[in-house]
Amino acid sequence: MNTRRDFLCAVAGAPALLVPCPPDSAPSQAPRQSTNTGIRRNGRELHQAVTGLAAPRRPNILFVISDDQSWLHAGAAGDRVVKTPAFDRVAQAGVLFSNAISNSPGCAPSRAAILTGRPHWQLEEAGTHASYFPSKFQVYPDLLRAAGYHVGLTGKGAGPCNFKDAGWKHNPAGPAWQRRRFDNVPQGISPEDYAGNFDDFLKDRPAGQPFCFWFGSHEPHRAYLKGAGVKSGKRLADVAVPPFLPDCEEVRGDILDYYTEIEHFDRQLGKVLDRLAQAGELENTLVVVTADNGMPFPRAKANLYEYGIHLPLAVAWPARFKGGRRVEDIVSFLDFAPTFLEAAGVKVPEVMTGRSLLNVLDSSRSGRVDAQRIAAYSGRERHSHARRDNLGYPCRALRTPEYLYVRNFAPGRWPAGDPEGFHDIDNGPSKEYLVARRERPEGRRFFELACARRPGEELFDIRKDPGCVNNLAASAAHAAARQRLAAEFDRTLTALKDPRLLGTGDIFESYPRHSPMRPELGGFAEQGQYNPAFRRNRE
Ligand SMILES: [Ca+2]
Repeated sequence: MNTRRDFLCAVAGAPALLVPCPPDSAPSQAPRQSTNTGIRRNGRELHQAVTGLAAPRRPNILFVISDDQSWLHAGAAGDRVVKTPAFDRVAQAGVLFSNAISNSPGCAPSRAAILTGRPHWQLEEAGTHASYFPSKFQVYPDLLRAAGYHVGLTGKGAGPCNFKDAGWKHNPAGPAWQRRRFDNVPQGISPEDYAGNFDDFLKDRPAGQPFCFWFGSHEPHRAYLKGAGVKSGKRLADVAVPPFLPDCEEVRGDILDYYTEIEHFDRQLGKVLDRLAQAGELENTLVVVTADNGMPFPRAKANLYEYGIHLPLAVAWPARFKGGRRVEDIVSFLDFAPTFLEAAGVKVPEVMTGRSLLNVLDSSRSGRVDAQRIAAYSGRERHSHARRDNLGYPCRALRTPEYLYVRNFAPGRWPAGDPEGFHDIDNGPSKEYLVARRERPEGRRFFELACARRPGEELFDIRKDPGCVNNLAASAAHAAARQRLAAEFDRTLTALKDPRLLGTGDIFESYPRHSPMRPELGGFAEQGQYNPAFRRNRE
């Protein structure tokens, strides 16, 4: 199969957008050289052969991020129910990363970490959900703009966060192109026409400039149109229910509805790829497709377990590296910003602790490529307003190829939020089912997995237990592994100046929440205000 050729040509079913493709024996079979310079030259020559135009020296950068999608839920990742031909097209033309770990299981801190290349616990207010995004933190789109890139976004950029009052002229992910909207979309789907907006962005690009574009889908974030999955022809019986959710019709239907939103996102991605192909730009565009956090279900999103932090990731840049590969190296979401900057020839600021992925991408290998990529960290502070006094649920995790080690810094708090509402779980049929059956045999175990208090340490063997339901932290058989991981965790997070390791972590409880508050939870509930009880730690 000539995967590269498939990527550069529009997908089947969209004939109006097809671009001419060279015969199979033409440049897509060109030999590759091992040095970056040589490969870039080959890419430009190939582009010239296909389009008759000289390609830009630096690549375009297209960052595509869905909202709440776990790693397993894509065709290329092995799911047979959800259909994601556009994601699969990128994975086939490039690299499918099977161990991509976000820095946080919630929208705002995850996106802030991507943009800054820094862990969310270094980002002050931006490390919590719906607070300020301080303008002192440098983001990769601004560095690329300063280097001559045309920069923009459509859909959801950084956020939810208050960036305007923090001094930004526009979203930290870039100025928005958002004029085009669909007249009719199903309930729960954003009317934003992402591909149409991308067209406008390309039309507004000054001649000869490379671009940096952020396509942030609002899907598959809740709410969903109930029954949309079954109505689209999917079968409840075909759903693979994760082991932390009850296997029942309500949950199966909820997962199918989630799938229909992934498919909407994927169709828009397909259109964007077709636009690029049509413009002759796909060859020299570094395309990254991922998500910000996992599926919006109990014990998934907003949780430091696999379904919360382990996300889909496909990366392609046909002019530069060989496709059709699956790489098992652990990728941290802090690695994206350094990758984009290195690809553009921009110096990576020392404060960005991620590592550019170009060495892995340039390798022609699959499986384990870079022996040093064996760990990623994730964490969370406050997500929704879910506890008395607007407290968060501070925890961090170390993910290795074998284990997930979690430390919960406040085990006396409720992980999904106070029992008044368990508001750290997005409302929907799966949550309703669990909470309504919390005292009944069919619901109790799953309710406790999602909502009951957790011990200070958790350890999961993710090779045997990717659902993260069997905590091995007290297991004698895993004691040596737990000790080794705990020591590594302490050493690394201390070096990365995590306030939770330095004894100043309560500062996170002081940061304002700009989204609506829930006074019924009690205590401090002033929207947009710092909590004075915790502000004393502020520098
Ligand atoms: Ca999200």
